[in-house]
Amino acid sequence: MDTIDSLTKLFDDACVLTDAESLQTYGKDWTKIHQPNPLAIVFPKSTEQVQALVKYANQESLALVPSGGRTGLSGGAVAANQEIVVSFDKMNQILDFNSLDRSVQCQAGVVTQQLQNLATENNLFYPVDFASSGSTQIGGNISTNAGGIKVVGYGLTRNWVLGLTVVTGAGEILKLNHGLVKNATGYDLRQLFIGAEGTLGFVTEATMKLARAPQNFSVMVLAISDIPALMKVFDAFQNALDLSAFEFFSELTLHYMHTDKGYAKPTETDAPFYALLEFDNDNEQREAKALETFEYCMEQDWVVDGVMSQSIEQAKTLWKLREDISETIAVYTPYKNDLSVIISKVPEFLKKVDEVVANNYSEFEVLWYGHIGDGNLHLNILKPADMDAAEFTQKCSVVNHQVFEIMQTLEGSISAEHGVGLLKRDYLHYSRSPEEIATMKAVKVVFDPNGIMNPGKML
Ligand code: S2G
Ligand code: ZN
Repeated sequence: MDTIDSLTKLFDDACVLTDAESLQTYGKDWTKIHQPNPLAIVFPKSTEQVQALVKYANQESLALVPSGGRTGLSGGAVAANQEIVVSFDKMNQILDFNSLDRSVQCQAGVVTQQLQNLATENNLFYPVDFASSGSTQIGGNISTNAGGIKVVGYGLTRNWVLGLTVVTGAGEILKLNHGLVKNATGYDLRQLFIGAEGTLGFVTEATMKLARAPQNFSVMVLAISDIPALMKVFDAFQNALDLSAFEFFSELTLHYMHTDKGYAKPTETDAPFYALLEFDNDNEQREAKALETFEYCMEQDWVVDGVMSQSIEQAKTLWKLREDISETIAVYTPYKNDLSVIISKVPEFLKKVDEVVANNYSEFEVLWYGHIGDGNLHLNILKPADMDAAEFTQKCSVVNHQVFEIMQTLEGSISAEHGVGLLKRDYLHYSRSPEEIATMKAVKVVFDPNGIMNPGKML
């Protein structure tokens, strides 16, 4: 029996797609570099169906690629070599909510915003947030340990996973941690699957933790003279308030938001860099503290101008300056790097990388923005309209090695939050030692002995 016939036995035929449009749609993520070429797309409805598929794939040596919202930026969900794409679109149910545990049991295909909305309805808060939360799925967020814009205040996805049900690449169903807050009974295997990019098995269900909802919050946008000043401003504000976010963007980035989106500039005075910070503002003391800190930073000439939201609406408007950057500049097919160093090394890192970029890309426009409060900066080089995409990618990748050598000397990460996937796989050694890479490969063999899980990704 051929593979497609076998798959339609495992799944009712509405859950096996092989038409050209579906193969194109489900065989890619947000990277536009690899030509999608999957064998078929399947839509499991249960953990047991996923297990049956994995057992079959092991027998037939078929490669399986997990697929969630397909918003990845490193090619982690690309199927370019006749793999079977396993989409969780039909495993999108919220199974349980418990207000005392502050926990939600989700199937992997639950959209992040679905979880955020359920939390809000119960006056709680799911704090991992990013611009694509309307299309990303919890399974994908877990598999990439998604970060986003609130890491300063709430950490990454990893901090909010109370339990996982996984199907390993060997076809075993593991129910990990059962939602327990404490569980000192050996290796916490859940942590291996968080950030594994689907290379160890499938996440089919997750128990996610919720936070107390912030009663009120304010946003400030500060015009800043230079990066060393920006880090001093971060330190002043993190010591004065409970920050939930501390983001930044460069003047050129703001220029695009102003000219392409028509967003109003946040301050009268222009400056080379802007900080966007958010803090819980549920009493007058906090507001007074924020203004006092702002005045102090102005006196130190670190800040040249600034604005503070006076309403939730205004806070959301200010956030759009940061949250809408990625979508706004997508039209320029930017070459992206997602880099991180420990926070105190940001000025040195940015100075060194900026020099390399300026020397090599004098003809390109370079945008800097990101989660500077986490030490995570996004470097985006815009493709000149008249330049061929392949030539542009080739020119940009030449500089990768120089940038990543700087990261290596600073013990930074060549991929802070977007994952390794296909795009960063060949640079992994700049951030992971040979011994670490060998150990990761040994761990993969334990969970995926026949190498059917997302082959070619990460390792
Ligand atoms: C961000 C979104 C993806 C990108 O805006 O923080 O992680 O780099 C990014 O455009
Ligand atoms: Zn980001």
